[in-house]
Amino acid sequence: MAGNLYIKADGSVKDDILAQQQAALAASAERHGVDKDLVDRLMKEVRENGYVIIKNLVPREQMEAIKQEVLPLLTHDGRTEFEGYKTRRIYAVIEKTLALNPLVDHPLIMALLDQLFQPNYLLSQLQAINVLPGEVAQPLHADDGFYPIPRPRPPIGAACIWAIDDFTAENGATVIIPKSHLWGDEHPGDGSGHELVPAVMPSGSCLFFLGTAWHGAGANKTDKPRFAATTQYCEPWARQQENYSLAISRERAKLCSEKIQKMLGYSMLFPFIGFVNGRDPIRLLQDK
Ligand SMILES: O=C(O)CCC(=O)C(=O)O
Repeated sequence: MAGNLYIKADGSVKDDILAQQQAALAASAERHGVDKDLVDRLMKEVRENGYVIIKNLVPREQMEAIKQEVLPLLTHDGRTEFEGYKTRRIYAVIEKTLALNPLVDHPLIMALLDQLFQPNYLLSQLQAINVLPGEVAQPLHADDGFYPIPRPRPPIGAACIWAIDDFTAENGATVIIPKSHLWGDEHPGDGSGHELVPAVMPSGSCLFFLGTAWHGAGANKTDKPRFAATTQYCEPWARQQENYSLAISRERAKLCSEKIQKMLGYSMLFPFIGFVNGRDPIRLLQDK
């Protein structure tokens, strides 16, 4: 491509563009209205362990309101061992309800993702997940393991599991293997012989982890369901898991915040990824 405004001949980003990106990163916490020291502390833990549990990020009452709206939409049991035969999920959530949107673009999560990924990172998938009584432990997995790029490597994705109900070690709290984000080709099997940390946390809290970290939903040994939501993100140059250009209509996207619109795909990684007719696709949602 001739006359590239952003990339030098050796493939590196031009200095003024780099300076702009670095300034934007430095101002990220302030832009999202969150405490920079908190972001730095959480990121230190994420880089060390592959995850962090952030307690009481959303009021319990707000989670209860989300539950009232979203739970009736989960009507089908899972179809595979991975989905869980005693687990209910919904996909294409934004087409059905906007109730999870405040979790999708939560300012603290946006500030963390700014530290990990290139500008205009994307929403990769959004689900509500209800783990029913008697469900067995989900197979352990790393969320960005389907990108065929050898490990160890930086994460291509990151995710939150939001506790809508309280998460306990008995009711299926997500389990995660500390430092597994640093692994190469190792596979933990069923987890035997590994440290499996249950993300025990009250309603309104969130487990934030890298796409390279091995984890899975725990077994639900109680007589009550464990309700959660997951918001998953990826680099803006990677393909999203959910095909939002087909799953979410433009009318629904127009009802979302500009940040969510961009994360659905109405954005570009400048200069050449994601354009429509040679221009930023956010224009498709703006009234002419
Ligand atoms: O529900 C959970 O605790 C984890 C779910 C999960 O990791 C997944 O389905 O990818």
